[in-house]
Amino acid sequence: METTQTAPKKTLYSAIQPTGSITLGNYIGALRNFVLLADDFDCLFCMADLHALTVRQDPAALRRNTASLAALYMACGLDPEKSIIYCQSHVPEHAELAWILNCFTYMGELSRMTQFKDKSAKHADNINAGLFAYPSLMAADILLYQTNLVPVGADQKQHLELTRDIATRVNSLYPNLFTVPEAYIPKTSARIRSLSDPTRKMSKSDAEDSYIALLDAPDVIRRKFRRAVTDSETEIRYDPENKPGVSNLLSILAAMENVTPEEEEAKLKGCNYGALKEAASEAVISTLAPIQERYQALMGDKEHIANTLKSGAERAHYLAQKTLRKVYKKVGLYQL
Ligand code: AQP
Repeated sequence: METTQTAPKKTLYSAIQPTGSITLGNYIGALRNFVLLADDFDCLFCMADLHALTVRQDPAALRRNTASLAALYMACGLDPEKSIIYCQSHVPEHAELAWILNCFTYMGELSRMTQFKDKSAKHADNINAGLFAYPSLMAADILLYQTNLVPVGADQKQHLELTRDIATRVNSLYPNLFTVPEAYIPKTSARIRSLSDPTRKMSKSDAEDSYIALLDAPDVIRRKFRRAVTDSETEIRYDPENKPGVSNLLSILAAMENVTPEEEEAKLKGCNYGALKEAASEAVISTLAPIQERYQALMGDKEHIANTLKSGAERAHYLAQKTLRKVYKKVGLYQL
């Protein structure tokens, strides 16, 4: 009898820091794509709590946010039976591989990273070595699982390129040690901008009115969109360079309706900015409503969240230690 063999699935890895309120930017740039891609890959979705420590955190809030992000992952449609959902600090191999990769990453490379420059400016009183070495921990996250694809927003492109450079550098000394990953960055809406300053990206550590949180109530969402900064013209046109505020609203609306911003522009031809803001509000509210409902139900069962993270950590650890053992051996660490 003829047997049909299916090729093994490729590996997909991504992470979000469990800090603050997860925003619509995190959702459109990353989370939504996790769900779209999950069936076609062997997936790992991580809560990057070690990365979160690169800026000061309130310990209780960090713990709460970690459980909350796990619930959000599931509420958005990730299935812990299929995908590995886990917390970075539960798998010690992340920190261990990061140390090795630090020894293959140059100071010059790290100091060129835009995120390091931005966050150093934002937290001038705490420019710590962890913030500087953030990209080598991120490289470790990804390379530990021999990842093929990493869905991220456009702001992470530079870190992904550095990960590829590090993997290629290590592979040139120790052939085939790491899979060199590809970034998956959505073609449109990959950089959602702040509602109060559309020249900057929407960020969960900025002022509350600048972002839509996935858990915002409908009236809060309407209020934030009503206050969103646009420009002094009246024409709805997709032109990110010259009309960042209006283009951002078009990008958000387009992402919610799975069309391009240009198509939204055509649909809203002749309308005023008020109509654009209302359309964006209503589209976001109806996308988030079922997610928020599932989230509330999941948060009511803390034991389920803990069990999910425990099983996720065990599955991730099994894969991670295979790579780490190989790396230790190749670089010459004495094996017992
Ligand atoms: N504005 C955005 N547009 C598109 N994608 C975005 N992402 C973040 N902001 C946007 C993507 O979300 C994923 C997780 O991000 P993160 O939690 O690791 O941290 P971040 O990139 O530093 O996001 P924030 O919101 O700015 O967090 P804080 O303020 O805590 O530093 C990534 O894939 C990112 O590309």
